[in-house]
Amino acid sequence: MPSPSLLLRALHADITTLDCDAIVNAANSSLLGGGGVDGAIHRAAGPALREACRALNGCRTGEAKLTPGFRLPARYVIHTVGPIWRGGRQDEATLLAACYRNSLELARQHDLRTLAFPCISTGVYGFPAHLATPIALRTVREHGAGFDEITFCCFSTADLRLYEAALAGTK
Ligand code: AR6
Repeated sequence: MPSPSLLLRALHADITTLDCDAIVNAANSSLLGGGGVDGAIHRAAGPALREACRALNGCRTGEAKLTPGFRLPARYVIHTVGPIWRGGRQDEATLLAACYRNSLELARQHDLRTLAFPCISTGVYGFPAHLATPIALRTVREHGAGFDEITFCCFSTADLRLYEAALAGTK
């Protein structure tokens, strides 16, 4: 069970502006950058992030890898690769939960206490946001012991509403 002090919050923000121990990147398996939140993180962190990512030799779906944050306010970036939505029968839910769980595990190994997650897989990868939100929240509640604050960083007001409802227990 999470520690009683764990604070979960939903925020409407650009994740690249958040000053926390680590922000999570919704990357692709090459880890060499892309669009969406991945592109924004690489632009804000600067070219050194791409070099650090190149040395990691990619990342499998559901797994997570760590780099410094370089020019970002966040000290570290945890890169995870969400599943591409293929209708829901290809283990997408399990793989999405693994992204959150493995990101938390990696953060814990590095003594990181404050984290921010984007809405992994719900952009280009097409995972329906109303299905992804409860998976994200449940996994973080189950595996968030020991963290001080975990932020669900929403880029749209629609996502913010989903998280606020889920956090309030009404969805
Ligand atoms: N801050 C926070 N959230 C953001 C930001 C931002 N600056 N920009 C976008 N989002 P996506 P995916 C939200 O497509 O679905 C990339 O090309 C966005 O509104 O970034 O996991 C990778 O390289 C959505 O809610 O990631 C992969 O190829 C969420 O971030 C692929 O896209 C995720 O959308 C990964 O697709």
